Amino acid sequence: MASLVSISGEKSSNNNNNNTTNEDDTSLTSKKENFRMWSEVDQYDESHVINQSIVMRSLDMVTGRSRRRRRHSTVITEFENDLFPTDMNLTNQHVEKLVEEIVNGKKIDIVHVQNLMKSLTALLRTKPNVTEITVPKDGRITVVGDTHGQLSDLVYILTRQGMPNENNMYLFNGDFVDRGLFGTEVFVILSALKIANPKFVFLNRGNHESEKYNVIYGFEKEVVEKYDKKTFHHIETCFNVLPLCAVLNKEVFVVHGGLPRNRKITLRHINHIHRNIEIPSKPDTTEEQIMQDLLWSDPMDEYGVEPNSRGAGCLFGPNITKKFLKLNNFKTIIRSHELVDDGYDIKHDDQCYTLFSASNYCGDAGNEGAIMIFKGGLHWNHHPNEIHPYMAPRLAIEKGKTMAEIEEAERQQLEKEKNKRREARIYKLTDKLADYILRFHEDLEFHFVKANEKSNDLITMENWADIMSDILKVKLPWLKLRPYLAPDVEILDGMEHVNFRKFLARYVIDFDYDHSFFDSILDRINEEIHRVGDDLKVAFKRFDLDGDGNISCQELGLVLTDICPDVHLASEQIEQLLRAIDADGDGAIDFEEFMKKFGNNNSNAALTNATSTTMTTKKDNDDDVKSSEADHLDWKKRLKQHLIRTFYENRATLNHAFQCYDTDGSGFVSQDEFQNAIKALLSVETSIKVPDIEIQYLAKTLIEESKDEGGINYNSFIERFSKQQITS
Ligand SMILES: [Mn+2]
Repeated sequence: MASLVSISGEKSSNNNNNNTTNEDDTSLTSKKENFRMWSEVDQYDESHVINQSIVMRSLDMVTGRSRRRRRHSTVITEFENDLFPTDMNLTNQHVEKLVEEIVNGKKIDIVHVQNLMKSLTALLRTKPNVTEITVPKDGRITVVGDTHGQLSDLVYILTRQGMPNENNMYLFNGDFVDRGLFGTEVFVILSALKIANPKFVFLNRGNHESEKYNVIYGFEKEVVEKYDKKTFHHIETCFNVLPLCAVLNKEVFVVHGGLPRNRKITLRHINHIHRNIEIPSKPDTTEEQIMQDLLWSDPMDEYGVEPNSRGAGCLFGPNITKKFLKLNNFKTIIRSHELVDDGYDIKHDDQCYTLFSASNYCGDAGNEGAIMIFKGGLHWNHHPNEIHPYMAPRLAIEKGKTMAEIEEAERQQLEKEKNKRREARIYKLTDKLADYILRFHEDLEFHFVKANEKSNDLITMENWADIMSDILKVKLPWLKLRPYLAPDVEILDGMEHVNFRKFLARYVIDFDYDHSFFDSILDRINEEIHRVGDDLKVAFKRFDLDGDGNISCQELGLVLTDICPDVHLASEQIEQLLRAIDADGDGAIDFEEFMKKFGNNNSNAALTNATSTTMTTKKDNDDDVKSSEADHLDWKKRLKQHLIRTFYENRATLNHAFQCYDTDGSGFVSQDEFQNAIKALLSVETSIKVPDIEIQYLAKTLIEESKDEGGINYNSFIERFSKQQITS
């Protein structure tokens, strides 16, 4: 085993490297700031994912997607391969061989993977929710935090600490998969370890050991690419029976996330939970809430309990920790779940430890991983006996080089490229932020317009930063991020300004299809104005239902429903339309604005000029026509972007919706199924609005495109939504 990875000396980064760069802690590339932004965005991300998983669950119910209760199948024994014995009676030698094969880039046979899952499921399903572990006097237990598919960290830990035995126990504290590229291998190794050492190796469930989450976060894709869907289901079945937490020598409580929001929870309550389910994203019962909290919560410095910005679990204060420890007669809590820069972190008067074991998380977070060691023969006195931070050397299969080269490259990278890496992280961060900007595109525009008193599209840096922070609701150093997100600066009165139109125009989703549907809406509005009469004042009254001199959003919506009953515009779309006309941004259209949009100084024909589609009349003023056409195009473009962004943002749930109808898993659905899938999605996700006519139009376009294939390829449909960050 020791030959797999040679262990370089412990790295204590803070002492060694400070002389190279004298960093200002608040600069954007400083380790601290960079790191803080990263975790902030990470948490923000998760709340979006939680919402999507709730929608997926509702979709399953609406579409009646069969809840195929996967029966517990037996281990396959008839195959030729000598990696494991046919009775799955594993020893550490088998596990070492397995690790060696994986590290050498060999693919583990699908039969082995499935057998491991079946055996582990059988082994775990009868175990209680709380694992009580006794560390022997002469022994120790190594506690490992999140590994997230980072094979290098797991191999490093095993090499360093040695194979498990009665005096060398392990507790892996959840989040084995997602993010990293080797979730399958990590969990396969952990499974084999557990099966070979049922009494010395323990696994706690993490919030990532849950199907819907894996669908969104990439583990499903990984397993299907490496094996198949069936194998994925075997793994998920196994995830569902993983224990929820563990207690070391009746003193130390180890759980992936944190404590329940309810204050009087004891181990008896926890053991009472029916855990063989996906982790509830929307708990229906107290039991489910406790289960979610255990796997999702985070500690906070303030007292009490608060909602968690992750969208699941809670934030619990030092008093909650004290109370829980006292009630259950424990001394310390060890939890993971949170990326911490040094691999570990201590809170709540040294009674709540965070432990994170994925070093250089996602290949660019720059953090150390850590493990904690508790020795049975020593007093713990609230503390682990040892904490080891490390930066695991990357494995050859992760880099395609020899181990010596990898270590050398790693060392050089750590020394020389620290700042460069952080810079790279900022770019990765801005790519994520681009998603958020897209998500709140209209809100941002609305507030920029509102803040722009001079209507010159320019706002001050401070204004820009305030609005970004208010609307996106992420605490980030927006002023410092500005050069990355909105690099073009315009000077006005000697001050730097952001042109918000140019800024927003940088963030678009590319999707190629003809949007003639909106032409038809414009035609109808135009026809209606024309039908009512040549006098614009009369036309205005047609829209100003209560006669107060302003067309409100509601009025506009009502009239549109009246004149285009088959269209069902979403309120966002009506709002957009209103904003396109509402020049002063006060939220309503007055007559002047109405005139400006639909009329010109002297001509009745102006009405038709304003929307230049089918109503052709003489074009007596070229300039006016041009600017009106530009307005119209702009409006159309914006509505189209709104729709495309909506699809883009919900692409994971959209894909799930199609899958509900794609019963044979071919990746194709019929035109009807396509429409039904989108409608099902709309029925459970109320924030997505697409008019019926638009769905029909889309389905028709797509079926014509893929005529030969006998259906709509929804995968390629979804892939067509691609993010474009336009850099001028
Ligand atoms: Mn987690």
